[in-house]
Amino acid sequence: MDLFEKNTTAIQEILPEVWLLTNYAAQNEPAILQGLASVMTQAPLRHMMTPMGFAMSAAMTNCGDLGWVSDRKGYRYNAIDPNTNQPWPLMPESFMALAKQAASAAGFNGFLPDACLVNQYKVGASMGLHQDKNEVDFNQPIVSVSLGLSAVFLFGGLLRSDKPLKVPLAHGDVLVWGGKTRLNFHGILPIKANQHSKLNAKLEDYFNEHRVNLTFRKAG
Ligand code: MD6
Ligand code: FE
Repeated sequence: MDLFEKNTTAIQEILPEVWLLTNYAAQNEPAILQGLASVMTQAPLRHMMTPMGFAMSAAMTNCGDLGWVSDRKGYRYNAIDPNTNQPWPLMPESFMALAKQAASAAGFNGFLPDACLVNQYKVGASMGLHQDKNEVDFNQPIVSVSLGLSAVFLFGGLLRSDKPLKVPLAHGDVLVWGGKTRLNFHGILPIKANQHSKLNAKLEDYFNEHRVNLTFRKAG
């Protein structure tokens, strides 16, 4: 077996309680991409406003019982999509299965996400260092799935000033973290034009121009 083959799945603990599952989403790629298309149709992507009044550079939507929203009033989870006034789309079964399996593979058994945030980045879009702290139970891990264009994920410490580790993430990679790193600062460097390796012809053009990140959380 060629260990350096692109399609190989590998599981590495890159920092204490931070797991990189390389190419882990490949096993169920068609169902994941189909689920994503359905979610984006029901709850269209939009650029949310930060509390400071700036539009975020990543476009977002959600699926699951709770969706992460940002506006002039702050960051929070909401059961209703403020743009459609409808509940967020159901979390596709393929999303739920992937998130549960990835969490278990990283040693977090019993993870049952109720929120999936979808982030779409075009070339040049980024996400500044932040902590995820709008969830109720910080004992629950986070599962993050990368699709499309590659990105450099910054994994910092508990202080904004801690120098972050740069983690390259490619199409199909899954990052799982929790425990003592659950509140660490993290972000995404501006996305560069690049080519992901392989994909479903119908969606290929879209994923040559975008990175999509699915972040699964137990929010409520
Ligand atoms: C992103 N992700 O990868 C941004 N937060 O596009 C996040 O901010 C994030 O991936 C918490 C856990 C996993 C993440
Ligand atoms: Fe985050």
